[in-house]
Amino acid sequence: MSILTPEIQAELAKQAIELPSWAFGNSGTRFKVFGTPGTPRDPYEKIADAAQVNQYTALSPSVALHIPWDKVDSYDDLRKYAEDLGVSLGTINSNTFQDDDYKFGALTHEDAGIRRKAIDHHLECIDIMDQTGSRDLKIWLAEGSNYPGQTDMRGRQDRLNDSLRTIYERIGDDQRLVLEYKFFEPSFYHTDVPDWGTSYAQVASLGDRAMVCLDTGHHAPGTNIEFIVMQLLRLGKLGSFDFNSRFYADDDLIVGAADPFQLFRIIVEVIRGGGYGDPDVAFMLDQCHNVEDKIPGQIRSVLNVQEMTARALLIDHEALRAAQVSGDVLAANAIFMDAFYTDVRPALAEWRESRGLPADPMAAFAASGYLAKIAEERVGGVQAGWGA
Ligand code: PSV
Ligand code: MN
Ligand code: MN
Repeated sequence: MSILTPEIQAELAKQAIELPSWAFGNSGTRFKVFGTPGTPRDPYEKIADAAQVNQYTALSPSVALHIPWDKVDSYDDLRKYAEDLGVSLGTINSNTFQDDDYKFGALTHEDAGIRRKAIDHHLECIDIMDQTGSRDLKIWLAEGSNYPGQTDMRGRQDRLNDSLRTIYERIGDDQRLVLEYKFFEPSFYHTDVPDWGTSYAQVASLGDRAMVCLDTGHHAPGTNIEFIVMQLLRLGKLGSFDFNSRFYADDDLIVGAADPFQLFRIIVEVIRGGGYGDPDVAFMLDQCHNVEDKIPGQIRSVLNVQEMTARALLIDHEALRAAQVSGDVLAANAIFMDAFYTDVRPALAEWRESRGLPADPMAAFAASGYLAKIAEERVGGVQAGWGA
């Protein structure tokens, strides 16, 4: 009898992790972008690569787009192309960080004309969402300042709220605005949306369809991220995750690579808070693969999330609760750790096979020859947008 009970298998079968189109492009640091043979040359090829991840794992049925990086002539056509490959188009990410006009801010800028330009970009993103059938508009803002006194932080917060309200007013009934926070970078003194509290305050003032996006890489070292997850779920405002892992800052490495235990703890709180399998709490990756192959990097990532989810589902909640209530600190911790230390990989491999999937998706993809094929067919792949 598998350690993955039928109930656990049913939960695992619900898992859906959205992939970022930019994970398939070349990316790097400000020092160097290393090209990978076969890198997609356009959004169609990014989607074809993303569909491979889903084909081998059945874990990633949708792909997030970034505008203008993924601008195409016909989103209808792109949507049909994706659907033919078994995936849908997901979150639309706006971009207000690569335009000279936004040097001193976009949605917060002192100049109403520049604010209008940034708002219009978001309205264009919503038009695209209408065509792609996307639900979520994700906003990450690269706005802030480098020096004390450089700017009026309070005024910026007020302008941000006005700008977000104008954008929110155009969001459809079935659509959402998710606002991501990040504690620093590219600004180093202050950031306009630095933490979950600011994001929460901004979206709470807009309405029900405005939520917080939690990117796991966007916190100071030592932050108890699962506490934030718990609190946002408690407040009904956790809209989505951008999963990745970090050793230092916003490293955008493979989720679960740096700290699998943290990923486990986060997923435990998602389950505890009723957010697991709830479409309102979207799981997404936000990663870049600078030195490793991109498609296997994404396969590894979704498998890591699946693995930590399976472990989290193993927790004996009744026993845990009893230990908590009786004040048995060590027993409670042992129950928690027992689940974390359980190796679920053989049981997951068996379960995958029972569903017609490869037991080892990494090996199956490697054996498919897809990477060699695209390396031969595609010449001159593009950068993800980073490091350009
Ligand atoms: C920049 O920090 C960032 O990584 C944010 O996390 C966004 O989600 C992503 O870029 C794409 O815009
Ligand atoms: Mn992110
Ligand atoms: Mn980031």
